[in-house]
Amino acid sequence: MTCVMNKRILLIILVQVSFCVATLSQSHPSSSPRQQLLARMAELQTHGCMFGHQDDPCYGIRWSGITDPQHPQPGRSDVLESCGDYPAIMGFDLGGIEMGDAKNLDSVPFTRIRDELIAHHRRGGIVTLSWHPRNPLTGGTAWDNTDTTVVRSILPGGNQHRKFLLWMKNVRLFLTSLNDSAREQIPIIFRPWHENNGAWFWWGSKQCTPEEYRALWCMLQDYLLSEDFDNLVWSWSPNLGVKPGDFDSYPGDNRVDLLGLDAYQWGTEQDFIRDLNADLTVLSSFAAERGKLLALTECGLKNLPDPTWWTRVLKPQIDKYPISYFLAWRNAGPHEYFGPAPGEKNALYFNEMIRNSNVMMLKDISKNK
Ligand code: BMA
Repeated sequence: MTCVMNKRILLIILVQVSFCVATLSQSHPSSSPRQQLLARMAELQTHGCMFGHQDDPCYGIRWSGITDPQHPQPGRSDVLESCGDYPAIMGFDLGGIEMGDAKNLDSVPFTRIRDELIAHHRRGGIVTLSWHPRNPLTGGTAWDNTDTTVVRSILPGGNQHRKFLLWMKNVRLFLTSLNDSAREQIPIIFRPWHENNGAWFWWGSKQCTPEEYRALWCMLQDYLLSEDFDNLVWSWSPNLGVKPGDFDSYPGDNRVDLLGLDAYQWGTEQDFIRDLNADLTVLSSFAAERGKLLALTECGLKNLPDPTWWTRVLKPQIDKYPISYFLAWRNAGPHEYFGPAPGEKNALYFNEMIRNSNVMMLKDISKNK
């Protein structure tokens, strides 16, 4: 019964996603990289749910390819060394690109991000970019959230608008530099201004009004989009704990391709399961009604104190919803990791999850480019 229901829901979503792709294509007559990626993701979802990992080829729990330029350790990946395959999706972060920094906020050189992103695209994988920009008013980090006028100050007419135009220019320069060998633009799932319903970033819901947030989204989107550049699948990602009012910040059906949820288990397993199901129930119908894709754009249990989390806690919830992918956050080191790593007990359960379910790694999607 559940299976039949799931198939029906999936079919409805596929029809709607194809309709959406077709509708949007009218404004861009030839099929853009964005439309191609959307169509590919919709097709892939008929086969399973992709696994993703942040900063996967840059460092792991017990190695780093970014601290010593003499030892970039190309090709390494905790996920690969845990299960024999790369993740289907690799995520990277642009925080710092706005200032023209050479490295991002987690010390990954932007040249490395470009190389790894292109390499993953060439392997047949999919890439996603998030952005933790500094606070343009104070010069602090993305988490410098005490001032409630930051968003207003960078919108047109604001006293920081000119500065922010330069920041967006740096983002655009980087994004437009992402070509594969045939100089074809690489499609990217782009996930700016995430977790607005939290109050930890300067673009959070306690830091700006929904109107200001939507204006912020539109300003960046309109700045980046052009006749020649329609490469970004736009992901709007609230954080776990979605309330009805959070949708006041939804930028609009013509401005979002993918509904994402950032969902970590910080508290008890019971609370996480309850909250995750509550949010995915709401977001999956919101996405289905609009023909949008749905994903867990960030997820994890920090340091996996429960190694069975993949198979026992997370996957059974994912299975109830039409989810395109789930992306575990970065393996920053022994003090902070969310993905599997060789020698870690959770890698056994991670392997069990990908062997015995519809979870798709790189090899499962690379034939379908
Ligand atoms: C957070 C932490 C930080 C990191 C940030 C951006 O969740 O992992 O250490 O700087 O993400 O990657």
